[in-house]
Amino acid sequence: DQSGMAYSVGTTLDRFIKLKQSDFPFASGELSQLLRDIALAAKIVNRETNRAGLANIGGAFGQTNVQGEEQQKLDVIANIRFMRALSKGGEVCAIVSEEEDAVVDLQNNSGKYVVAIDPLDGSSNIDVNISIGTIFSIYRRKTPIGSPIQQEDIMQPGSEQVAAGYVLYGSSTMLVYTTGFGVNGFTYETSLGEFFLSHPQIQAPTSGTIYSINEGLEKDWQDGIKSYVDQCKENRFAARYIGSLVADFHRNLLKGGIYLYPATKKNPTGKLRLLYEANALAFIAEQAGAKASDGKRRILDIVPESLHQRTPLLIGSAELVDEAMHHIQLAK
Ligand code: AHM
Ligand code: MG
Repeated sequence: DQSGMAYSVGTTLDRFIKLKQSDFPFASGELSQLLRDIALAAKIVNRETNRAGLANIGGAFGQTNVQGEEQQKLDVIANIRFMRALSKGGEVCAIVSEEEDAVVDLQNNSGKYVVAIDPLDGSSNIDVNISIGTIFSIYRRKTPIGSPIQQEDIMQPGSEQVAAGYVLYGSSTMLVYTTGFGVNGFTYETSLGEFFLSHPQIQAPTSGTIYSINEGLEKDWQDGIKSYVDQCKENRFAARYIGSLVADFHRNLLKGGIYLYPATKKNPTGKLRLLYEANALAFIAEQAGAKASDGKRRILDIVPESLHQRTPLLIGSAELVDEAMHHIQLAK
C-alpha cells in the first residue's frame, strides 16, 4: 500500500477511492468508477430503507423470486436501483443478482467487469426494522473486451474477485469493501450524504467468544456442528444471531466470533448462495485475517457450477473456523 500517508479517519469515500487508484498502476479508473456507482446506489437504497415503514413500501409484494422465497417490495426496489447504477455506469458487462433467474447481459461488450450482487439480503427483517444488507462481488471478465460474454466470465471462483464489499443498513449505514489490499469501512453521514472512512484497515481478532447460528435447526444440522456448538457452550460463548448475514458477519468481524450456516435437512448444500453471498464475505474475511470455509474447502477455491448455487458457510475468526472444521472432520 503506497498511499498509507494520504488518508486517515474522516477521509470521504470518493477521495479514498481516488487515492487508492494507485494500487492499480495500470488501471484506467473504471473499477474506481464502479465502486462509486455502487456507493451511490447504496445511498439511494439507504434512503428507501429508512422510509420503509413510513412510505408503506415494506411488506410482501406477492411475487416469488427464483428460490421460491417471498420477495419483499424493498428487495425489488433495491434490485432496480443497483441494476440501474451498474448498467448506466458503462463499466459492467454482466450482472448476477439474487433477484434475477438468469445472468443479466447488459449488451455492453466494452464493459470490463462482471458483478454478482444480493441487492438486499436478510429481507425477512425489513418489516421488523432490523438490519439488512447489500453484498457484492466484482470480477474482471475472462473473455476479451469487445466480445460477447461467456459462461467463463460468470462462473469464476471467488479467488478471482478484484473487489468485494457489503453495505450494512443498521443503526448506522456502513460500506465495507476490499480491493485485495486490506479492508476498509466507511460510515454514512446522512445529513451530508457522504461516506466517511471510520474503520481503516480492519483486522479481525484471530479468536473470539461469539457464535452465530440458527439453533432452532439443531436437529437437522450436518454432522459435527452440534459437537462444535456444544463446545462453544462449554466455553460460555455468547450466542448472537440476527438472521441478517451482513449484520452477523460484520459484528463477528469486528468483535471476534464465528457465523455458521451448515448443511441442513431442508438445505442439504446449505442455504446461502456462493456467488453473491459467500464469496464476497469470504474475500473480505481473508483480507481482514479471518477465514471462510464450507467445512472442507476454502470458500474462495470453489468453482461454481450454477448461478444460484448454495454452500455451507463457516466464516469468522480464523481459530474458531479451524476448530469448527476440525469437528466436522472428526464426525466423518
Ligand atoms: P435471503 O437471501 O433470503 O435474505 O436469506 C439469507 C439470510 C441471511 O441473511 C441469514 O443469515 C440467513 O438467511 C438466515 O436464515 P435462517 O432464517 O434460516 O436462519
Ligand atoms: Mg440473500
